[in-house]
Amino acid sequence: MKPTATPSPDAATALPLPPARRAFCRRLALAAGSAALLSASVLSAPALAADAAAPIKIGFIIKQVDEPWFQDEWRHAEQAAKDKGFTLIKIAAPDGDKLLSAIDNLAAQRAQGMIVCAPDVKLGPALQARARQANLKLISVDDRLVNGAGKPIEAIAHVGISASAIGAQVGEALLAEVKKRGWKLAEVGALRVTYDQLSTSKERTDGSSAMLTQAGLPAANIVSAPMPKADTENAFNAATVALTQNPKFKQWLVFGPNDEAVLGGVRASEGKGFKAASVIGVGIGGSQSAVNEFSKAEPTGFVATVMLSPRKHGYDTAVAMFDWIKNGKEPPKLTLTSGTLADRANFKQVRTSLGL
Ligand code: FCA
Repeated sequence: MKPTATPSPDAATALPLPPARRAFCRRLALAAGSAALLSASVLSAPALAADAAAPIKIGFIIKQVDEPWFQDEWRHAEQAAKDKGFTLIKIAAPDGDKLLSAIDNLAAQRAQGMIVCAPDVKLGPALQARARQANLKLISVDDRLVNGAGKPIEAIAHVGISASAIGAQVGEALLAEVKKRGWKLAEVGALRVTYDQLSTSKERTDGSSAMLTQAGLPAANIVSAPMPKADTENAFNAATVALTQNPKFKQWLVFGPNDEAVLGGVRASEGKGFKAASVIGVGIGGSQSAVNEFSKAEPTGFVATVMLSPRKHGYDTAVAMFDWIKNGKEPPKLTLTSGTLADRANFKQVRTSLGL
């Protein structure tokens, strides 16, 4: 049986409990990687009583393993595991099926908690139900889980970024560079690479747009390039279409929900023949994608990024989960982190100042 995307909590808890032996065999099959049984096992396993003496194991599930931000989060969480003496179980879950089987996997390993950046925030209710059934404490990171009505599930502790404020910082950085270059806002196109199905992404790009229009950029100059999937390749394709359809602009601002999206936009502008002097891109993140770009011999149109703290999201969140499991100290329901602007000239210092 494949897990459905959004089973109600009641559907999970109402299932009859099979004999303990059957549950045990299922867990064995689960360890061997049987996807079909994986999804059934936790639904049928009784909630295990917390064992104070058991070694602490914490799962850290992320949605996009190839994105450097998530690698950084894992690395910092691993440092927390070393410092505090718990086991970190890292699982990549690029889709809903993998996410739900990851939970079963954690339950089988007797983990007591999991930190999750879900591939689809609408899986919130399913995730919450399975976590409860498997006696796993749950903290979401980066992307806030939503209920059936699309509203944040406030009962689940969340660590995210102050998305609108960080988007506004991007807008300010774009405006500062426009001023430096002596561009006229009325003549500048603004390529907004979007991923509006995720609220932290929409809030970021909305924050940047608002800052730009408040400063006098005509709203009609903002051209949206929606990505079907949030990565550089999809951003590149969406941006190429948007640039092709708007040949009247000779200078472009590029912004989006993260560095990868902005890099896709900047690469698309290069593909359309724009030189670095005609493009101002400002990203969000500051992980390896931005570092690689800033390390190129020649500057590109990607001029700056609002650097986030993978240490706060990875290390601090893992420690908060550890404290919750070990000492019963509940984490705050909502933690929002800030960002720091960094460019080619100062990114190394900014990274050091953030403890990266
Ligand atoms: C979301 C984005 C990531 C990163 C993170 C903090 O998950 O997809 O790129 O910006 O928020």
